[in-house]
Amino acid sequence: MEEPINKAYAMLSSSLNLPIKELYSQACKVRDSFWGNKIFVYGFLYLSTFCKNNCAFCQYRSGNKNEERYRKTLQELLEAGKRLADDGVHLLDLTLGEDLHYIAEENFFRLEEIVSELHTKIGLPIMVSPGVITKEQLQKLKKAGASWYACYQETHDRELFKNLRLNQDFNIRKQARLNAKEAGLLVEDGLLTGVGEDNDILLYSIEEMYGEPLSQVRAMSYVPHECTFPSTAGDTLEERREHELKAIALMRILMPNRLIPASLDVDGLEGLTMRLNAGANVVTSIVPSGWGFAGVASKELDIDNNNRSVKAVRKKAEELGLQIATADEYAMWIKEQNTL
Ligand code: MD0
Ligand code: SF4
Repeated sequence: MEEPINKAYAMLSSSLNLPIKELYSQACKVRDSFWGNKIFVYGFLYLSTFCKNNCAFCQYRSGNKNEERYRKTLQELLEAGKRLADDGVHLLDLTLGEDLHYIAEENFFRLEEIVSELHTKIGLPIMVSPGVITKEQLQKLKKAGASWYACYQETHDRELFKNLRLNQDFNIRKQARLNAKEAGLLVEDGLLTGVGEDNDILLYSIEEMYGEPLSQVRAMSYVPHECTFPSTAGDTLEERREHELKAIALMRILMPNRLIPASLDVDGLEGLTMRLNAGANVVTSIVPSGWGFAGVASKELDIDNNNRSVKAVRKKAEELGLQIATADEYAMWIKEQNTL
C-alpha cells in the first residue's frame, strides 16, 4: 500500500528545505538502495515532427510555420532502430507530434504497423509517445507489442497548463494515461520546469504524479527557441536547471521504485552527470547520428557528434560508479511490473 497523499506532501516539503547538496545526495542514496548501481538506457526515434497542437513551449507547434517537418519511413525506422539496438539501448521510444497522418482513426493502422514491425524485427521493448489517443487506440498499441505509453502533463496546475498546452483539455490528457494503464501499458508522465512554476506548484505536481499509476516519472527544463513563448518564461537558465534537478531528486525520494530519466535532450552529454547525481536512473534520448532524426527540446544538440550514444553515456556513468544494466535485467524489470 502506498502512503496517503498528505504524508507525501509533508515528505516533499521537508526534503525541499534540505540544503541542496544534501537533497541530491539523499536522492542518490535512495536510488542506490533500490537499484544498486544499475541504470537503463533508452533509444529515441522521433518519427514525425508534424503536429496539430500549438504548445507554447515547443518548436514543433503548429503555429511555427518556419519549421521543416519530416516523417520517417518504416524502413528508415527499422534501420535506425536496429542501429540503436546494436548500440545497446534497452528500449525504443517512438515519438511523434499529434500527427493525424498516424493518429486519425482511419490512419492508426500505420502506427500499429510501425510498432509491431519494430517490436518483432528488433525485439526490444517499445515505448510510444503519440500524444492523446483514444482508449481503443491504446489497446491497439498494446496488442501491436508496445510496453509503454508516455504522455506528459507538463504541470498538474490547471492554470499553468492553459498557458503551456494551449487549447488542450487537462482532464482528457490525464485520462489518457489512466486508459493506457487500463489497457495494460506501463505509463510515464513528465513535468516541464522553468515555465513559471513556483515551489508549491512543483510539489503539487509531484504529489499528483505520486497518486497516478505511473512506472516512470520525469522532469525536463524548458529550452527556449525563437518560436516558443510560454507566457511565464522569465526564469534564468540556472533557475530552470535547478528546478529540474530538484524535481528529479524529490521524485526519487518520494517514488524510490519508479524509473526517473536523465534526458540528453536538454543539455546533451554535458548535462548527464548533474541529472544522474540528482537521483535519475534512466538515460533517455539516445539518438542515432547521421540519420537526420531530431530531438524534441534540442533538435540537433549532440546528435551528429555521436555524443548521444550508449558508448558516450557508459563512459560518463562509469565515472560516477554507475553501470549500464543488461538487456535481460531491463526485460526482467518490465516483466515484474506486468505481474504486479
Ligand atoms: C527525451 N526527447 O527523452 C525525449 C522525449 C518522449 N517520451 C521523450 C521527451 O528527452
Ligand atoms: Fe505537438 Fe508535442 Fe510539441 Fe505539443 S509538445 S506542439 S503536442 S509536438
